[in-house]
Amino acid sequence: MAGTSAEAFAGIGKIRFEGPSSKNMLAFRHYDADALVEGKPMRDHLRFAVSYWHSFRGTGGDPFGPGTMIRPWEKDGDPLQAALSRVDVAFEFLEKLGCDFYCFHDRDVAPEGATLAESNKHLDTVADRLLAHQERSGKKLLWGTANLFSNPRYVHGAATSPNAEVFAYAAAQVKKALEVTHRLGGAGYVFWGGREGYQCLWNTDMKRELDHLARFMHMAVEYAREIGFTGQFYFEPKPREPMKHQYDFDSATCINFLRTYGLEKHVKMNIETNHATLAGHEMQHELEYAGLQGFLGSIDANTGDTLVGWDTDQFPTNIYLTTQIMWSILKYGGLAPGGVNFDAKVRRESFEPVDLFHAHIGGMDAFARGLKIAAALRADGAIQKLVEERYATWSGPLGKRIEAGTESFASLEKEMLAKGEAQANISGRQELFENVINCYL
Ligand code: XUL
Ligand code: CO
Repeated sequence: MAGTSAEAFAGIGKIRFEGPSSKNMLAFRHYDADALVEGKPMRDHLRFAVSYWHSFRGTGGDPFGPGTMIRPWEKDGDPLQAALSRVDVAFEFLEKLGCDFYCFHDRDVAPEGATLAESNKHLDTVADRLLAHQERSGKKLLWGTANLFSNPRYVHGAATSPNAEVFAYAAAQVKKALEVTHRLGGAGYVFWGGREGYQCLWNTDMKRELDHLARFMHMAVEYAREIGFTGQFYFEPKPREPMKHQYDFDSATCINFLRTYGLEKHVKMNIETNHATLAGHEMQHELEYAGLQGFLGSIDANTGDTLVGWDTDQFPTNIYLTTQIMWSILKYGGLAPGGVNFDAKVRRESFEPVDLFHAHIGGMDAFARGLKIAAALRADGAIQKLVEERYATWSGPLGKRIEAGTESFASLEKEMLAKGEAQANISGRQELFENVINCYL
């Protein structure tokens, strides 16, 4: 029964806010869940989530060797029983950490059976346990998703597979994942490309594959409506890995796809830091681009390693990065019903259970600091003032008329022929901007 088994994280109590001067490394220095920032509790700004797949299914395996994680609760035996006990462990972790949400993939919470029907049954059984723990603890599901990439049937992709039966299987899998997400009161549902992309264009009908992906998403949206699921759908950009090219390359590509296929009313972005880096962008770029278009939904918080060119999914600890992220999030009105999901894994070398706490505490504190710094910057107004100065001519008569759409090439030519030359440019003052930011770090 839930809650009656021995503690998995014995010796670790509830992680509390102790303030910046605390010497206790199993405490928060900055994340004070109920403290108000811009009039709203930190927990409601940040809506932190633990990723079930990394923290409770990650083994530490890499292409050079097997798993290293010491997880005493992972005993050999019946996979369904193991999945059920793991739920107890996950909720003990969420409660001790004081994290309000979690996110999952269907096949990560419940084992795949011999048939689709058996897999569905397993998922229902595990969902019962998840629901019981949610009701007992008050923890919530930020979003659910389906793993449409691990099983060999998805070797050529799922919704973009050249095999229509694989598309149908994936549809059935997502139908079930939506039902379970709905039953668990999930605030959202994520589409991540998985293997939706290509390795070689000679063998790929890109138009057909993109049409199929859109059809798939429309069916998901239609089914959600049918069952009364009103959570937010998200599309998660990632340019490569595992495919050479993924159709959900970056925010701009995804938003173009959504608009092309009439999905823009139903789907927003779930933006992940390390994926932005792989696309050759900064996270701030991805957030700004999605935000200005009204597509900023949720984020997957992590970071890459500048010296390693792949998706290392490290926990974010860089305050400069979290400040940039929170600046954009505050600017575009916050994330809810989305949140900050730690799509991050402890390093292969950090194999003890306590490392899961250090990793999440560090990430949560880094985001809490980023939030406080971004809010202080906003309150001060210095950055906004400098930006306004930079665009001052657009607030003058000519700029206003152009923005209002009352000027034309001909009228502008007349204006410039009369003036002879544009007024002198002013400095971009990048260094000044950067120095202002550093005053707050
Ligand atoms: C993979 C990734 C996924 C999505 C959900 O790179 O980030 O785990 O977040 O499927
Ligand atoms: Co992710």
